[in-house]
Amino acid sequence: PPPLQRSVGIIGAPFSKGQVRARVTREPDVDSVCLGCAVKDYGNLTFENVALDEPVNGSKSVRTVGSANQRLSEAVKAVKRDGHTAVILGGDHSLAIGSIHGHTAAVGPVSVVWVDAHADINTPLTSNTGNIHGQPMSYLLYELQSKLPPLPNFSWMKPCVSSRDLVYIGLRDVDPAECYIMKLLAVKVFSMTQVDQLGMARVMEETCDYLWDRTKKPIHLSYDIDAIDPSITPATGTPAVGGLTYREGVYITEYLYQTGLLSAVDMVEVNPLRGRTEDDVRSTVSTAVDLLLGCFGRRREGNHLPDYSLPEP
Ligand code: EXY
Ligand code: MN
Ligand code: MN
Repeated sequence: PPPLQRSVGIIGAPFSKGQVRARVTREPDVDSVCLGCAVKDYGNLTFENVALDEPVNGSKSVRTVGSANQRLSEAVKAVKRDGHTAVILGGDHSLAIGSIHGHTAAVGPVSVVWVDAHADINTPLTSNTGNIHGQPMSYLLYELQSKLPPLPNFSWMKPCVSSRDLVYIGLRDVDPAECYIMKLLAVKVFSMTQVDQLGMARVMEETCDYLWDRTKKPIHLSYDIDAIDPSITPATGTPAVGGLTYREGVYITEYLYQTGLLSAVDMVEVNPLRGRTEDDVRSTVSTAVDLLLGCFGRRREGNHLPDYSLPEP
């Protein structure tokens, strides 16, 4: 595979109103994110807190989440139009709404690989918590459009993903209504059970076979750090035991890199305030950085620049 040749555009999206805890913010140090490829830092987006943002159908901060995602969608669209692979550093997972919307607005249909302990596919009407970070996939899918109530500050947004173009990896904490929705739409799921059964190498092969059955499309990787086992990445808001190992987590990124189709990556739910110790935070953040490096060509067998040559004596 060609080593490390693409350019990356990084957007910070320190957005946390899709859940109830304090800040889930941009943490990984941008400069460490890419070795040997050009990095353009688009800086951190700023978001307004909409006043009087009362719950809508039980969902919290709908207006704030809606306007933040509109802004993020525009930012991702701009990064893609500039020709970069987009990296979106969250922030909670509600930002996948704007991120995937902006991505498709710039490049057309995409394949979505959603790596998460959770399916995040509740509609506002099935959610038990009212947290929008548990809902983004339902906003994005064409097939669920008729199940969504109108939401304030979301009129800019149109569904843009077909359920046929979505694969989940790592699921282990899924609500009954989410389970029903995934069956109804026949969504491709590699839960932790399938990861145990098949091993990650086969999961990734089957993921790509499935997504490429029709045509190869650009890939949007939405990586929730809580997919990884909380023994490794504890600093996150909704940890779930029995997760991916560090190696399985990194393998996903290495595999998707070598497809040459990785076009945007969300890294979300890293929350330093949720770590109990400094080591908790360090381990969570450094794992997130390693996952991003895997996305951009870092290989465990080592890397060298394409024009490297041995020094002559
Ligand atoms: N399914 C639960 C809910 O809808 O609130 C939990 C969602 C957790 C979402 C985290 C980010 O992945
Ligand atoms: Mn998530
Ligand atoms: Mn999650």
